[in-house]
Amino acid sequence: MIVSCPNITRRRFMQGAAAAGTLSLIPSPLRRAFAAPPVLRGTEFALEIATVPLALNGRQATATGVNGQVPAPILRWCEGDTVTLAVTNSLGEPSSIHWHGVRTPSPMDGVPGLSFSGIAPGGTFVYRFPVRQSGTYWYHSHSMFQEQTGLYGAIVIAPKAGYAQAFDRDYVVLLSDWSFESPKTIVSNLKFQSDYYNYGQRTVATFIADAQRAGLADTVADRLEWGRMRMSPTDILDVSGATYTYLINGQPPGANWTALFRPGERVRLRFINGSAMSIFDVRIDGLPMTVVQADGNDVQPVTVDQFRISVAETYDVIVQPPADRAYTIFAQAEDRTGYARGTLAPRAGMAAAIPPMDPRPLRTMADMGMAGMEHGEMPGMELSPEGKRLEGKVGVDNVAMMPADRLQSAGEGFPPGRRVLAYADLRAIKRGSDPRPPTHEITLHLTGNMQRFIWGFDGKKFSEAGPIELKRGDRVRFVLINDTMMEHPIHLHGLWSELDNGHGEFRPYKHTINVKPGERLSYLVTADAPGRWAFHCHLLYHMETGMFREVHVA
Ligand SMILES: [Cu+2]
Repeated sequence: MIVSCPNITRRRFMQGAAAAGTLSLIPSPLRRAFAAPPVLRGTEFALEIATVPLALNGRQATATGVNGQVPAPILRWCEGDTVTLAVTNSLGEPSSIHWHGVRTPSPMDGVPGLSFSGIAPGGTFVYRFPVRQSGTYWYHSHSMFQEQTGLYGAIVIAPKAGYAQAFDRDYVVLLSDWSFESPKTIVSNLKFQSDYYNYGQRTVATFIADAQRAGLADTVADRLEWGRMRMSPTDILDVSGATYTYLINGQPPGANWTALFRPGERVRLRFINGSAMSIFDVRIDGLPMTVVQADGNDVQPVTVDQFRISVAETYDVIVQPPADRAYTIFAQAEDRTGYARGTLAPRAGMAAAIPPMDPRPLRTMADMGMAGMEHGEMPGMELSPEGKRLEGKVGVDNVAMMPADRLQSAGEGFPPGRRVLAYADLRAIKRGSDPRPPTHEITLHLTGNMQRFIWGFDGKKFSEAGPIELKRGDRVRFVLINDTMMEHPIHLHGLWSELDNGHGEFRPYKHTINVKPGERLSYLVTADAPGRWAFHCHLLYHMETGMFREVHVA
């Protein structure tokens, strides 16, 4: 259950003793239902990547797993150890494993073509690196679409100095999206029609309803404006519940993955979004959640009713269920086309009501960075707000004319009255390790061509752009401006991204930063690790269609 690192103090370890005792009393046939996926501990690991038969909702499929498991086993490490992971590829194609958010030397980072040459079919690559951090992370394939077909798992690293917050139990809650369609089919469907999976298109009926509410002229103008941008306000996620089944720890909603507690205990839930394309809004009705960690780093505790978790992010929350009853862990896809569901319960087999989904969010003109614009005044397509030409061959749909600071907002689609986590709420519990101000800025526009389903930075695909060059020791401000109407969780490998969210030296350290439509945000980076690092949108099909760069630290 909790930590068993020799370097964890006795006092901290005792917090886990009661929970471990409870688990051992559970009859073994039941145990797997809420112990899955299995846990591997220690410093030496043998991991085998192979196809795995998967049964989900009565259908059979072939997935990509590790040691026969989807999700892959939970790896429990101890801060201060050196871990060795021998990864054997038993697939018929090249593979790889990337340790997401873990600061390894560049050759151990697991990105084929940048860190190493990948793991050939039948080959074994031995990863070995010191563990110099703690927290909740995850690992996944960085080869083709294997992440979509199951190659992802949790990493939990116990802190050497003990936990900042006490808790009695500790569970990984790994969210993911599964499709019975092959990833290649999904990509070709999106290339054929970018709203292929979007069944929420506004229709004649919604036009009439909008016209009655907002007036005919405004409604026509609104439709014309969206039409000119070749976009739809119902495009929230590119791939939806039309093809996805949403999973918690590999379990579909009906299987009801369950975490046990005794009333009054403090339960730490380690949420990881291991999806390919799905952003989730998470809540547990009747149970406030205290967020204590983001992307593996402790934050000042903040209590909320709901949080949005973008692809590849992690949030640790502590809940304290007071009553002898079940609570539903409810993770709606942002576009409300489906949900993942699990249960917190004092005994196995219990369930609570599944709440209705919240109303579907709609993109607004503010999401386009267009708030305040006159109708009909679409900007020239090539000019960014700084007047810099976007000279890519990709072509971009749109440029945010008035990109805004949106860190105070959790985004769209939350009913009033709910406390929802915003990025501005994240405040590190300790000062950042590099007090130097940045010496220069790197500004990048997040761009896209929806019609052709091509994504990039500054209108360029990866294949058209050179690396971003940094010198070792540089202190740099990255500025991201989202010119698209989709969110993009931007992940920088190897270096921390210190989100500049108003907390000065206490800015939170993140590995993945979700940039909302029309948003301009920035973060500081210390280039303290040499090598070739991947820098990309973590939406799998955005990365694969061009939203990827190399950051080179020389
Ligand atoms: Cu993206």
